[in-house]
Amino acid sequence: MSSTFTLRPLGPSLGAEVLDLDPASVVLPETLAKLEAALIKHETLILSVPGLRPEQHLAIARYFGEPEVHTFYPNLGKGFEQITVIDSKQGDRADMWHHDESFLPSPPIITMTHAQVLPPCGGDTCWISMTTAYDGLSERMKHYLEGLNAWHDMNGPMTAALRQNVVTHERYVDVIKMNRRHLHPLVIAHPVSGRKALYLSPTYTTHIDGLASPESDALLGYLNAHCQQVQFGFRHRWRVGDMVLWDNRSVLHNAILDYQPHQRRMHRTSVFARGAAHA
Ligand SMILES: O=C(O)CCC(=O)C(=O)O
Repeated sequence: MSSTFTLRPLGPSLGAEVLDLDPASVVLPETLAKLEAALIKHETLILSVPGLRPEQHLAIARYFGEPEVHTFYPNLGKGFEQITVIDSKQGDRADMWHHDESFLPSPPIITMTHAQVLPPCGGDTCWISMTTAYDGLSERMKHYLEGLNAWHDMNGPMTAALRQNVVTHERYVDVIKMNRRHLHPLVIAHPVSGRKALYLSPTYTTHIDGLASPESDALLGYLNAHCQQVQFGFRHRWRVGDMVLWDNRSVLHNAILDYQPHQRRMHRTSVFARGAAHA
């Protein structure tokens, strides 16, 4: 079995498709090491692995880190609690720009999502390269952002989820009691590539520590608009069996909700850095 594949970049800022991959080789450590290097470089990778079994999905996840049991989405269960199910028929949705669970002290580093059921059209996911968005700032703005920290809070989005009937009231109360919020630097250095990236998410980031509210609102408004320029983004039209891996340290993402009443069902796992204090 060969661990070789070729890469086709899909966007100048981020995104690459993995071609000529033997799907059976995807769980080999030598294949995964090459995929990891490609992921760090391209930030989002598309693989075609139809028929990938849950144990193979988990084996891929375990290569990259410690698979998490997601804070609020349901999962496959029966030994596969780390495989989250995002099913539009259950009301699940993720149509907002976010870094995964950035309200945790050490958020997941990589997420991998495998398409199970797709609508006839629509249901694309978009990603933004936060490294390229950072590079696109003026030197003066980069200098100003250095040393600033922003709060990431889960409670606002959970309240929105309750209002949209995405979570039950019991689940909402349980999650709110967890009081998930954390202060993160507004600019981070990627631990492997060393590239600087903006770290803010329109969904979870509430305010910048130490600034007056109008200052914080204006700066976050500007940065959110800056990041969401089309040249920093990449959009994927899913095929059943696609697995997309993204580097949560350097991208934002948003799953477009434009396909109702059709079903869209994904299996997804995110992983923590090994040994990280994420609770
Ligand atoms: O369903 C998708 O395409 C992405 C869902 C999402 O935002 C997530 O898994 O964090």
